[in-house]
Amino acid sequence: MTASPQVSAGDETELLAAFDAVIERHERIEPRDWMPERYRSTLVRQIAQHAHSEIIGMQPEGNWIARAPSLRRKAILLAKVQDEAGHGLYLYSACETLGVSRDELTRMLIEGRQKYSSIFNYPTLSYADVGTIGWLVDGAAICNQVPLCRTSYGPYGRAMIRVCKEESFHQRQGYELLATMMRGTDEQRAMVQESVDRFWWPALMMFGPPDADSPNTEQSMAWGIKRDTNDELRQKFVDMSVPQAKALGVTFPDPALVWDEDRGHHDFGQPDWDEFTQVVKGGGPCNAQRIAHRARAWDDGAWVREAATAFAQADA
Ligand code: FAQ
Repeated sequence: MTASPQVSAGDETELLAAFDAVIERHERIEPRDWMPERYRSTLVRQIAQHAHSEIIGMQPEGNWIARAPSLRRKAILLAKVQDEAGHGLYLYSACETLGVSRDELTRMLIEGRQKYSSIFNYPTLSYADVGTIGWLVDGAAICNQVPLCRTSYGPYGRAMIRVCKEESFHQRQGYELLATMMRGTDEQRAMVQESVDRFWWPALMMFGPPDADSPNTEQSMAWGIKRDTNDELRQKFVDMSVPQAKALGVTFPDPALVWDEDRGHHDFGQPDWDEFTQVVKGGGPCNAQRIAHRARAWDDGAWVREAATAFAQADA
């Protein structure tokens, strides 16, 4: 990581005032602008975690490419998984503008010093999971990421615009897949319901811990990095998903899920937060497998990186 240029205390007060004024006006901080070190490290943490999620997130669905039930489904799934790789690349590039290289970020992921989304530590046990991931996981991702298009750091917000457009296609393809299965046999309908039952709670965990237990939300909101709290986005996702589930003909595994007329929102139960902590700490069903796979792919690609570097130097 590169260090920020040295500035005197007096300069720093002025720089901080200018930074605060940009945030106050809801304008953008750009890579060459001065920024407080904690703003920079918070962005590196969040953007890197987001980039790692996109790359690790290729694995659960990638598991089904060779077993897709038709050529059409295979082509769609291939394109979707490839899009996630693209999202990872935009996000690593955004992170590099903060003075940290992609090599360092990947090392931090593999060594367990940076996180990725808990959701990708759950297995994909049936083909319906491809549809459920598209509908609920990409759906949750959109809910979380549309506000990030207005995040205060320019390169992150601009990357999010394209990511969100693609995620919205992903969500629709997932919904279409499930709708097709729901028009099929009883066995297919049962497969969809079983998949939704497994993914509902982990999808709610994607928004992070409840606000009262979220150490980063307050400061990230004050800096305009996050535009909504974890609980606000979770509520939005539940409200958005309930009518979609009804149209699809599936239910969510939550007896507490009910429309609250007074609030104008759905009430719902809490995910198992102990399970969330376990998964984030590395103890989920697939954590070890996901990181081992990523480490193997990184090692296998070493010759490509070396060849590309040698080629670039020879060309210079
Ligand atoms: N998993 O204080 P907060 C996708 C950590 S979408 C793991 O609330 P913050 C698309 C958090 O890092 C998925 N860890 O933290 C796709 C912090 O630990 P730290 C990726 C989690 O940052 C679809 C601690 O808990 N999306 O990939 C999780 O203010 C299909 C305390 O939490 C993004 O990353 C979790 N679920 O809020 C791809 C969106 N939640 O870092 C393939 C951008 C929290 O201090 C297929 N990120 N933690 O050690 C964000 O919006 C935020 O970072 C939150 C967390 C909302 C995730």
